[in-house]
Formats: sequence, C-alpha cells, structure tokens
Amino acid sequence: MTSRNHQLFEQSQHYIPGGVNSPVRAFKSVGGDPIFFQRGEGAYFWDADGKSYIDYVGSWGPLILGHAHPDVVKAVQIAAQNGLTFGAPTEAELEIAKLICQLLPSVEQVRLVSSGTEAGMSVIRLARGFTGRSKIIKFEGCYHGHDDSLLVKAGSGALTFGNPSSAGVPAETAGHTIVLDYNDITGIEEAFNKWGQEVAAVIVEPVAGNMNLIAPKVDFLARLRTLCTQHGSVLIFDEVMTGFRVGLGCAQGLYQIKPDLTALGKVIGGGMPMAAFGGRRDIMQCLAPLGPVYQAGTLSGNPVAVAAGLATLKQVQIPGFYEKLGNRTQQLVDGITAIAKKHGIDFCAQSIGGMFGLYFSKDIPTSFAEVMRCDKAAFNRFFHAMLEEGVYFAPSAFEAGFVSSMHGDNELDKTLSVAEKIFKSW
Ligand code: KE4
Repeated sequence: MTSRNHQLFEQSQHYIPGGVNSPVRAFKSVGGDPIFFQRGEGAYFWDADGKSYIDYVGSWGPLILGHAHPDVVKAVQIAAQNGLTFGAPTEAELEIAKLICQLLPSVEQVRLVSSGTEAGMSVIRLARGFTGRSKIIKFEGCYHGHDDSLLVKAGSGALTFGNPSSAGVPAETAGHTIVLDYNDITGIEEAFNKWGQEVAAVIVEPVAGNMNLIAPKVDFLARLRTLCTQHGSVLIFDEVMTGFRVGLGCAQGLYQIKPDLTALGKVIGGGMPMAAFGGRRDIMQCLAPLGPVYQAGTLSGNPVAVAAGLATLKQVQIPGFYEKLGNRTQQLVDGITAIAKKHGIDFCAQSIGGMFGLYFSKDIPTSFAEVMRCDKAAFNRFFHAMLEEGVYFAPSAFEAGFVSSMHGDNELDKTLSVAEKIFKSW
C-alpha cells in the first residue's frame, strides 16, 4: 500500500515547487521522499502514516523546549483569543524588547521582524546606511537568509568579489560582497588591508551551523572585533541559530565578544514566525521612523508570535536550563562517537550548548573545505538507517542538529541503541 507520506508528496509537487516550502526539507541531499508530519509532542513527532520519530531537528532550532510545550501553547491560545494582529504597538512587544536588551548587553535597542532572512537583510541595509559604505564581508558556508546581498559565494580567487550563489541575484549586487574562509584570520587581515575603509560590515555566524557545526577558532571572533573597530566597520553576529541556543547570553556571551549588531530568530519565536535584530543605539537610531534607513513589516512583533517567544524565553531563564541541555547534548555526541569508535568507523562529533555536529571523518572539521571532505555518502546511509528506526536527524550532512529540554534518558538510550545496531552491521 502506498504510504500517506508518498501520496502527499506526489500531490504537493504539483502545487508547490519541489513539494516543499523550503528547499532543505526536500531530502535532496540525502535522497528519498521527505516526511510529512502531523503532530509533535515533546521530543517526538508523528508522520502522516502515524510513525513516531525522536526529533533532532526541532524545526531547525526554534523548538528548544520540544514540540507543543504546554506553557507555549497556552500563551499562544490566550494571545490568539485576544486578536491575532493589530498592526499597531502592543505591550507584549515592549516586554520582549526589554527582555532581549536585558539578556544581551550589546543590544541597546531591538526591532522585531518575522524571519531570520528579514533580520539578515535589515542589518546589512542598516550597516550600509550607518557607514555610508557598500562592501560587506561574509564567510563561505555561513547562511544568513536569502537576501540578494547574502546569496553570494566566494569569488574566483581569494580576495575577489563574490559571485551570485543563486539565479536572480544581479552580479552587480553580489559584487559588493566579499566571501572569505571561516576561521581564516590571515584572510580577514588581508581583506581589511585591501578594503578596510570601504567595508560597511562583517556578518558572521559566531558558531557556524549551516555547513554542519563549525566552532570558531580561538581569536577568530576577537580578531573580527578588533579589525571592525579599527576600520569603522560594523560587526554583525548572526545569532538566528545560536541565539538562546548555546547559552542565555547567546554565542556573544559564550565567547565574550560584543558585536555592534545582532540578528536573532528561531528560539525567540518559540516555533512561531518571529525574529529580531538589534545592537548599538547610535546605529539603531538610523532606522525609520527616526532615521534614513527604511525597514518595515505588516506582522512585525505579531502578538501571538511574541507570546510564544516570551513563554519560551521564560523557560530558558530557569537556573540550570542550559547546563542540563548542554550535558544532554554532549552525552548524545559522546555516546554515538564511542559506538562508532568501537566498530572502527571514521566518525566524530561535537556539541556547543544545545546544538551539535556529526561528521563521518577522522577529525572534527574547522573550515568549509574540511566539512566538504567529510564522507557525505556515509552520513546519508546513517541518516536513512536512523530514520527507519524512528530517529530523525537533519536531512543533510551540512546542517547542525538540535536537542531540546524534552530529550531525556529514554530518548538518549533509544538513539544510542539504534546507533549500536547500525554501526555493528556497518
Ligand atoms: P529564516 O529566514 O529561515 O527564518 O532564517 C534564515 C537564517 C538566518 N541566519 C541563520 C544563521 C540561519 O541558520 C537561518 C536559517 N537556517 C536554516 C537552517 N539551516 C533554516 C531552514 C530552512 O532554510 O528551511
């Protein structure tokens, strides 16, 4: 009998490009049909055929409390009953803005938007408007949403301007973006030597989570901070993924680096469409209606999304939340690594707070080039074997994984027993 998943995918491809509303969901990297889900609860969700999975994607990061956390659902219900949107200021927006500014010392003012892409495009426009400069620096393998200026891949040679990484992005637009290697301090110094006074901003994932998980090398972030200060460039931390995922102070707190602007998303929306950007008051004051940099949004600060975000941020502030989440995530990666090692498989892994990376390679990668050398076919085999047993990892060897506060001993034991079964017959 054809599965309901397969039927839905067949039909969806007729009405939705690729049958999905976001490309990474399509399983193109791992092969096979995407899974259609119907319900989630805690660390689990159920597909259209009623099969359950332990979820290590958590909607790509937002679900730090797991699926349908009662406090979040209740907050959403209450907010929705009072009206879905007003297109006008609400007290709840003030409450979450104050909370973000209290939790992140680098954020003196914040503006709410509806997606990480909006946050990414807005901080770039704001940095350009504040500095009067056009050039931006980003890093190969980092993803900041699908704004034209950020859909850019490395130029033909080192220190050349970027080329579009997507059709539809004009070369002239991509030409303002310089793409360097993550963790390459020499490259950064050369770029600033060449273009220092022309660079509006450097945008970086302080922990890279869009080329699998890549940790910043010692001094990488500090060097970016120093060079941006020296050249009057805006240092932007894209913490859409790391924000309130790696710690209550985010990655900027973990590594003690103070960016000028920060993009946030995912966790701060608790699973609802909400993101934000904020930072130095003198920069944020350039935004309309105060200043010349335009930025807007019909549903920005949506009261239902803000309610989900506030309920989520309330939970993550509970003392010990991140220590427990980090320990659980470390137990996961240590457990899988030990089993792979026992069976002589080239595998390693790492975790930072509630996010992790799995690599079929001898050593943990520290750059985009090293990630590309990991055994993608082995990951895909691992992914499907796990999926068959009801364990759902990100459907790509080039994505990070996520643990929630609802992943407990049972979920860890199940995952490790499946890893043993898979690696024993590898
Ligand atoms: P959204 O526009 O998807 O809300 O956020 C874009 C974005 C910005 N910055 C960072 C660091 C991000 O990780 C993202 C989005 N992350 C991907 C996962 N790799 C979202 C999944 C998807 O594209 O469907």
